[in-house]
Amino acid sequence: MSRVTLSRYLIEQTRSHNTPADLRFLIEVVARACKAISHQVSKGALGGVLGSLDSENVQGEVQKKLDVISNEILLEANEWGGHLAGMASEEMDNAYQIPGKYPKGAYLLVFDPLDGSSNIDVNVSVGTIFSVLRCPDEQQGETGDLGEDAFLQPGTEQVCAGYAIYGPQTMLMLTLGNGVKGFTLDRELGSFVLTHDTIKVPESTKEFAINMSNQRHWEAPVQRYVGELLAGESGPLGRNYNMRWIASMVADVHRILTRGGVFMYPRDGRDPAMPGKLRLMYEANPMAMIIEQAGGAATDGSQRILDIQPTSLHQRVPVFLGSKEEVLRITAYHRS
Ligand code: AHM
Ligand code: MG
Repeated sequence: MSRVTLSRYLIEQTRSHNTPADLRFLIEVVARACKAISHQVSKGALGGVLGSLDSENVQGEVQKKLDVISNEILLEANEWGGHLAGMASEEMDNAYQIPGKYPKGAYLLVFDPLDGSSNIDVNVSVGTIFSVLRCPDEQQGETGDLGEDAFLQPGTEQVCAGYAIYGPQTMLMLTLGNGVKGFTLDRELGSFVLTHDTIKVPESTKEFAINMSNQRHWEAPVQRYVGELLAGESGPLGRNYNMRWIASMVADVHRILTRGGVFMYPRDGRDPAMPGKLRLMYEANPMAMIIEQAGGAATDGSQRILDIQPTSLHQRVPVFLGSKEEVLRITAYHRS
């Protein structure tokens, strides 16, 4: 049987679901950039790419060399093709303007170039998360700078979301709004090949993921819920749960897509100005779309993540996502 590469899958999507050619091109370019990032990540100490820089990003986090390299790979790959009106990234304070010498297009690309950077130096899986939005008509083709407000659209408006995971295998997980497909990088072929055709998050689970070291800072609903999970068989949920925390959202979400589970990064009391750690536009929204498309659920404790109206590019939100039964339970605890 012939293998279905990402390119072939996208062409079939154009035929069966009218995926526009420029969106197809955009995804191909992002995938190519992810291959280049995967290559850089895999060099490790041999490529001199590990370690930190002296700089900080807009969130005050120290940038790793690979954060900056990955950001540049994505910008350079995507700026010239004529399919984008602008880009935004975890690593840049403001929206990235397409240089005047290149044509502009209809889409916006938002990304976290290398999520889980704290894991790079210890050789644990990291990844690239991305989200594609349509540029509002009135801002397309405008001369002058594209404003931040063009990006501030709820996650329901995403036309595509995905992530690449750089682990024992490099994989690209993708949704165009009709299910989730998983592609594995065939390094001999140089292509992503469709290996996971039907991805479904089981409705119930016995596995949870949370950074337990923050327990003393959590709000009451999360204390209650995790307390019940830890109580196991003798508690109100009547069964034992297992815990995993990789501290790389891509790796934790990938496990959940593979075998179910619930992932939580709640708001906590450490910094009242910070409603959670994860960013809405390039972490929570793309992951929420992928999880929903695989039959799971994603909320911020009170509402569906995809319904949140963003107010700024680097906005943070609490995140609860994964197997439906558990996400609905913790959401109900927030409401009661
Ligand atoms: P980053 O984008 O700076 O890498 O931060 C996001 C990461 C997520 O991948 C992960 O779920 C979380 O931060 C881990 O946080 P913690 O260090 O509290 O365990
Ligand atoms: Mg991140």
